[in-house]
Amino acid sequence: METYDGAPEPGGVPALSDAPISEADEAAAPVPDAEEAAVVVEQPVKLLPVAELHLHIEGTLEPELIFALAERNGIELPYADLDELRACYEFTDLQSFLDLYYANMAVLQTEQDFADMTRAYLERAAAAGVRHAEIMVDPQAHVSRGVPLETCVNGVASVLANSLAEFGVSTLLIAAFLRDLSEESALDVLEQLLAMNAPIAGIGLDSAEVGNPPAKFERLFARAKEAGLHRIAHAGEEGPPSYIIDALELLDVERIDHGIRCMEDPELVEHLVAERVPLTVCPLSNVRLRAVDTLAEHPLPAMLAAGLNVSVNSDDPAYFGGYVDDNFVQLQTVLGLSEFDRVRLASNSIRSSFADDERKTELLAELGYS
Ligand code: ES4
Ligand code: ZN
Repeated sequence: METYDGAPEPGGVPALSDAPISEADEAAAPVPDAEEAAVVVEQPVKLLPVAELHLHIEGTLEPELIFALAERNGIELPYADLDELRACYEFTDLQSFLDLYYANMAVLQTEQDFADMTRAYLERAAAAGVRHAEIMVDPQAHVSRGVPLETCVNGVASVLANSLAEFGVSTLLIAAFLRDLSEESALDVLEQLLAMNAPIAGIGLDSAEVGNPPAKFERLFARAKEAGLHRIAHAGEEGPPSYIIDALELLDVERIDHGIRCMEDPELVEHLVAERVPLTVCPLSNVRLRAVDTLAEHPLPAMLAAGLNVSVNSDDPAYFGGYVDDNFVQLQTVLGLSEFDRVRLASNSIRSSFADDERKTELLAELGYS
């Protein structure tokens, strides 16, 4: 695959801008018509430098690594071989995925296990064009099965610490809390993370969405804000548009993970556009979890056309059929997403990250913005 060289191509890239990086991009990108789309499909897919903003590190556990870690730790898996495990990756909804996702975490026992998983992701992400990654980890999913908090955090963080030098990927760690557990449990783990000075940049909210609205976690997010942490939350993946509104209003989040169901509420879309609220969209995830029927029907083009601040992310790439580059390739081939739109998605990801201004400027320059 060709590497993006940052050189703007005639008509293909948004006008270069020296506007401050936090400033809004203006015009909404056009949706290509069928004729344009047909032309785009024949072009090679370029690897754009992007920020991955929606990634669960436990969702990067590839079947081969699951078997390798099981063997190393003497854990008996309920699958005879790789094929039997892979046969379980037919999901009907979010919960059917979560059941397998949590079960497979049993193989993560030692700091080395967490480190190996993280290193494998960063290596693959770098090859996908990821130049900055904000990585979620689910501490409660490990503490609840007897793995010490330090084991999980230190294992992941030890690899992140060298990621820029080793892989050219700058990173931030985000502790995500499981919304199907109690707020007390989340608060307890957050206090432990703060007490041990864990190198986290922010908190997130994930797991089973419907029936676990943002209102359940107001105190958790207030505490995180008080501690100077960034705040993000999954909302509008399977849950209704009102969860997106509540995450913004009650939890004061800076980004929404997924957010695709905002399209059911025009007033909400107008608000998200006006405020440039970042939505970290995960197209292959949405298809595999049946939030949308097919990639061809994914709302991403409509979201771009509406002027929403969307980025493309991989969510749980080992489970959903691909990393960020795979998402971009399929968006281009199936939806005929233009280079203009793909560059916009990449710049949105960089601008919406929590990286410092110097890093954002550096990555935007790689993309062709000066
Ligand atoms: C998740 Cl796709 C998704 N949604 C909600 N919670 C999650 N945890 C890991 N992947
Ligand atoms: Zn997610």
